[in-house]
Amino acid sequence: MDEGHDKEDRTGTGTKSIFGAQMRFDLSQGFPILTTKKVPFDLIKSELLWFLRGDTNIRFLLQHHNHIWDEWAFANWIKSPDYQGLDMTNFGLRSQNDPNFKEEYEAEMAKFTQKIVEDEAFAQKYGNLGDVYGAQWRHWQKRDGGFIDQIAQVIEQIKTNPDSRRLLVTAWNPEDIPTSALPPCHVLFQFYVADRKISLQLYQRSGDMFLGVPFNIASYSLLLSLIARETGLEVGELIHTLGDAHIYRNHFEQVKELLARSPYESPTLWLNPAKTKVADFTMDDIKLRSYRHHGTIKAPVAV
Ligand code: DHF
Ligand code: TMP
Repeated sequence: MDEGHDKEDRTGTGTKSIFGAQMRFDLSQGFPILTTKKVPFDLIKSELLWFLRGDTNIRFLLQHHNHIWDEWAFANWIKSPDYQGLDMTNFGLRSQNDPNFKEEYEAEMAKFTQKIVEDEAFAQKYGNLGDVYGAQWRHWQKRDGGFIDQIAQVIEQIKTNPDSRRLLVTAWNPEDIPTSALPPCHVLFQFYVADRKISLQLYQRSGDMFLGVPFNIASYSLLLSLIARETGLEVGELIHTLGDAHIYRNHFEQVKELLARSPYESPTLWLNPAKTKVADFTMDDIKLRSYRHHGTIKAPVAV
């Protein structure tokens, strides 16, 4: 907020932004999740399990009461010929400025998500976000037919060739960008193994510092912990590298409130000791121990 450039952005909200920033977290010192506000870890778990299933349909998220991707499926729905409701053009900004519209929008959104849960055919058609993370991680489409499972391949390489400098997973597939609901923000990650410890560096092209980034830090820390479990290594560091790191103008007050709070000690991560494979973990196999935090701070998400 002090040093960033004033920048307009795609959503029309406007930001303060810097280019190039890096944070490092030593996971042996506790699990990196903000304590200065409540970060809903259940949503992070179900989102990561959704990616790892190779799923790109919000139906699974809704079945887990996770609404963090609703707006991007809804944006496709209201543009479709099947949508006959009120005009929802530009719903993100309008619902912030117009209380009447906000009510109409919330009613339309509730109908939409209910239909996704209840009607499988509808969900097939309108719950899908396109080739987002799950698709690129687990079934990257090859040009000569067939798929690449990047997660399975990288786990195999970590086990058999831990000194490799090619332990990468990429979500950025230029061919799919035009049909994706939101081009990937966390674009690429790389593993590094030394002294029996595994580290992960993430490159995130665009980071919403108040809303998305606290999720991303916890999510990749969890992913690293799961991969460490399957490969029999200790957890090392999460290195989080950001391209455009921004604070939306309508988050400034929330950020000030957050910064005025004193952090608590970090929680620790509990993973069910009976599970050894990433693919076998379910919601109940993953828990935070001693997560003490300050209260929720609400902030509008820019669509
Ligand atoms: N767009 C923008 N502008 N910022 C994002 O962070 C973002 N993140 C996306 C998709 N598009 C995005 C996916 N991840 C929330 C957190 C992460 C996320 C999307 C949304 C969010 O709204 N978090 C709220 C709690 C939400 C809830 O409880 O349902 C928070 O206070 O952390
Ligand atoms: P953009 O595609 O114009 O960069 O907009 C994406 C916005 O979403 C941007 O504010 C970054 C934010 N974002 C995160 O911070 N983390 C995420 O995981 C996702 C999906 C989005």
